[in-house]
Amino acid sequence: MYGKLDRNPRELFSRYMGNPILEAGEWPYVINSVFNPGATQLGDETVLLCRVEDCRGFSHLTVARSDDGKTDWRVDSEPTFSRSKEFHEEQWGLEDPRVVWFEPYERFAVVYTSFSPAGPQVSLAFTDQFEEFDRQGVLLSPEDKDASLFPRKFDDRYVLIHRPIVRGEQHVWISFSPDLVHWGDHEILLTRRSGWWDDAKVGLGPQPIRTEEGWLILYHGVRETASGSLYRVGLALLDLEDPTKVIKRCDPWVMGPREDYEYRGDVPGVVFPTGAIVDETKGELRIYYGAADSSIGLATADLDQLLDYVKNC
Ligand code: BMA
Repeated sequence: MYGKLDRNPRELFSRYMGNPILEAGEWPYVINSVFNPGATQLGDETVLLCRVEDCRGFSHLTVARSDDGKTDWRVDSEPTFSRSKEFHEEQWGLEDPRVVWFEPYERFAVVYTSFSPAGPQVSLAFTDQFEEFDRQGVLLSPEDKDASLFPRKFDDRYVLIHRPIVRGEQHVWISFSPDLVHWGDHEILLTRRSGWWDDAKVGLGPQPIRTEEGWLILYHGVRETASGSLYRVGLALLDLEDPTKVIKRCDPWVMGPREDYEYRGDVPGVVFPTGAIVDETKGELRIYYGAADSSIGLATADLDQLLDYVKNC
């Protein structure tokens, strides 16, 4: 048993013993690295839409499927969703997708970073089976990253969490739209905190996770150090009916780079979760994260314990 307030937050998540679960060496074609995947459940399969960096330095997205979400990954033999010449904003590649089952359309919505020479932007595509993707184009102007739709509408409006750069500041914002084209009522949701572990910038992690207590938000917070950036994970809880209302935001980070594979890679000192799946039968939250921008790790948490922790922090 653990005390609600004295539990070490860094024990809330357990890393999977078989980490990293996906690496460049086991990819069916030659790549530099695989990291930052979107994650969802499709029937009996866990689907990861992985960011893959090719050996020119551009990213595309490739699907990996597994029956238990942990082992025996079946990776598409070629890129599943890559940049299209017709879409100027994708000229420098596609990165960091977040996936939700989008109730209004009964399709999966993928919001990803489309990297244009003018800067990163957030783009939307719909898919049914993760084979074909219907592009909807760019949602907001650059620079913007780390975005996800909510799976449902609120008062007949679509809602997006994203991370624009405004006056050099990198906070998490929330925006609203009647049609997925025109966006407004922009508000800051979570700020970076001067002097804290999330001092330099913050950005959404995985898609918002619906729980009985509210929308559970995992976000990354960055501190600049003498040896580079440290990317760690924090928690917040948003009101179920009004996601502009932050019910809780925890002070400490709950997961940070620790293992060798989180420190050894193209960008050392990075854990960057972008996908989450709730296993309702086990009451378990699985998060999929990029480790050092070089591989994919899996960590799990007991959802009730996690929510208890957030409510009491
Ligand atoms: C962020 C994003 C992520 C990346 C992280 C660490 O700005 O570009 O894709 O994983 O930096 O390098």
